[in-house]
Amino acid sequence: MTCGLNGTFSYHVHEFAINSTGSCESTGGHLDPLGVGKVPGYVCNPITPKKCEAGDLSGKHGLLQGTSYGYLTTKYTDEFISLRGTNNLDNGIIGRSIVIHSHHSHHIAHGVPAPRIACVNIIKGKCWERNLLCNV
Ligand SMILES: [Cu+2]
Repeated sequence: MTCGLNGTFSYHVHEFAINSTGSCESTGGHLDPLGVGKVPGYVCNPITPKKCEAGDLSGKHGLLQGTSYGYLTTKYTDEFISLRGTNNLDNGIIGRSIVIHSHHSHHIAHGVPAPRIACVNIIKGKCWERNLLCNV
């Protein structure tokens, strides 16, 4: 059996937090307050991120590149999502989730949604515990 995180992975902010089922399938679709992903033939072009689904992080910033030792890191600034709450901001991501998909060419070639392999809820951090941005 092969372990590790070799390969590439797409990932997105999805609409909802993971519900009590614990399933990544419970997170709905991509965060897309402008509905751009509903247009037939939609493809996110990183050159024009304004026209991408707000939650299409890999579309705007590139796929995650896995490693055999199991770590993934990436760093960028995204101007189209906000760490402010979701109550009054359509593009707020606190209270939603991030879903990582396997990204095999088979799925892309056949228009099959990429399987959801991992997910995590986005919650407000606590500065004193992890030096995360908070009180935003
Ligand atoms: Cu996704």
